[in-house]
Formats: sequence, C-alpha cells, structure tokens
Amino acid sequence: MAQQEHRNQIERFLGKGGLPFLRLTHMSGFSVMVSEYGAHVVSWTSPQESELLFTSEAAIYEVGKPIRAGIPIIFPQFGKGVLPQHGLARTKVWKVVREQIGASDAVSVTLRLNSDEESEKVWPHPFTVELEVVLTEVLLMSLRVVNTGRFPFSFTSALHNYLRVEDVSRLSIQGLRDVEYSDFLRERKTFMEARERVVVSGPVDRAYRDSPETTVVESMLDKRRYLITKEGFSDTVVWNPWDLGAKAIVDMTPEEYRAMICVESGNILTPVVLEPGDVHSSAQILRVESM
Ligand code: TA6
Repeated sequence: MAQQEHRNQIERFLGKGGLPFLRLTHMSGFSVMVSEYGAHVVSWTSPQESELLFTSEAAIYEVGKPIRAGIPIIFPQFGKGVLPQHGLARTKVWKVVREQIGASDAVSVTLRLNSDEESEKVWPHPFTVELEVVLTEVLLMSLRVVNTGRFPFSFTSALHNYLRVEDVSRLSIQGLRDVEYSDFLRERKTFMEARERVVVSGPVDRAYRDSPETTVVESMLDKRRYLITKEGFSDTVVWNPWDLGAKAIVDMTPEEYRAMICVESGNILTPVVLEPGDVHSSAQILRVESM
C-alpha cells in the first residue's frame, strides 16, 4: 500500500459535545487530538492510523465532567481530597496560548489555565498552569506550574495515561522491580515490587514511589511496546479497575477494562511545595515501538 503523505499542520474544530479541539499532524504520520476542555489529549495515532490511547465508548463530553479517555491532566490534587476527585484542571476550559508548526521538526501547542474566583473558592491559591504538547515521532507533554500568589502552596499532579491495548491480561510492565509502592486497594500500605515484569490479572491501583525514569509496557497481542519516560514526576501509577470496578464506573462500558491500562506519571506520594513566584516543571515522553 502506498504510504500516505503527511505535512506538519494544526487544525482547530468543534468536536464531540460541541467542544473545541486541536488536531496536530506531524510529517511522520503521527497525530494527536487535544481538547481545549481539560487540555486533554484524547487521541494519539500512529502513521498506520492505529489508535494508541484508550477512549471509552461511554465517555462524556460535557463541561463539568471529566472525559474518560486519553491523557487527563490531574492538578492540583491527585485522587480524593478537599477538591473534587483528581482536582480542577480536567474540568476547566484552558486557553490556547501558542501554536507552532516547524517545517521539518515539531508541531506544538501550549494551553494555559489560570486560577480564578471560582477555583479560589475551593482552592485558595493563585496559580498558572501550562501544558505544552509537542508532537514528532514521539509525544512530549510538559506541565509547568507557577505560584502567582503571595503564599506557598502544595499540590499533587499527574498525566493520567490511558494506553489502549488489545487485552490487558496479555501485557507486562517493566522497570518497576525493587520499587516501593503504595497500594490503594490495601489501605495504602506499602510493599516492594519483586517482579521484573508486572502482569495484570485483577484490579490494580497503586503508586510506585520514586520510580525510574522509564517504564515499558509490552502488549503481546498488539505486538507493540509503549515507552514512558518522565522527568520532574517522582511516581508511576498503575491502574485498572477490572470487571467489578468497571461496572461501578458510569462512563465506561463493562468489558472495556480489557482494552486499557493506565500507567501514569505523577507527583502523588510526595506533594510538590511551591514558593511564591516559583515554577515547577515536569514532563513525559511517550514512544511506541513495534515488537
Ligand atoms: O489513577 C488511578 C485512579 O486514581 C484510580 O483510583 C481510579 O479511580 C482512577 O484514577 C480514575 O479516576 P476517575 O475520577 O477518572 O474515575
């Protein structure tokens, strides 16, 4: 089959739920779709047009509700706490502040979210957070948090990657051996990972503390390997709700847990403390390889 020609470009359009989206295409044939609502990468496709990220068929595209897809941005609270689950960023409309189309290299977009009266009612800390999405043959995402207020604040954050796989029970996760983890399904008790290849055969929800820079997910049936490299994120979360968990999730169909694994880059177990005027930067690179 003749290889389709691609050129670097950015298109803007209204998509599901009437929400504004950007589609970035790279000359290599990779593309991503970013929702301005949540600064949420909802799709990442390979030159062969395979979708690499999971989206639930029951995903809801409505302001105020998180989208069960792709890479939600978690800030300033991971999980439960004083704020709604997983914080504020994923349910806010961000502003596109920069678009860049290089002739031969990257295609990128930067989105920004500022605190406002509404956010300060529930989280009384002035902030600016920016997400830069840079697409080449790999997908780079950088998160920059600025404390624009007069007092220090602390936050937790994550890039909540939903990787698409043919069958979650036929994958392995490498790079976590000898890393301590906090098991959210066992009262957050800590354990040491003994396995070279972590396999998933039931519900899993854990955060690996100070995990190595790169984690690798090999999906046998897809014959595909995902490499997740992080910087400025101390932890790696592994999550799959399995069948009973998925049944309790309204925006997920019962069998879909098989088609996803979340391997996330985050600052979760140790919150980041940010002094007034200070900036915290974190980033991840997603790569995909055939096996
Ligand atoms: O990252 C894992 C996790 O925190 C799980 O505990 C699980 O509930 C998941 O995120 C999804 O959260 P959500 O609020 O999107 O349903």
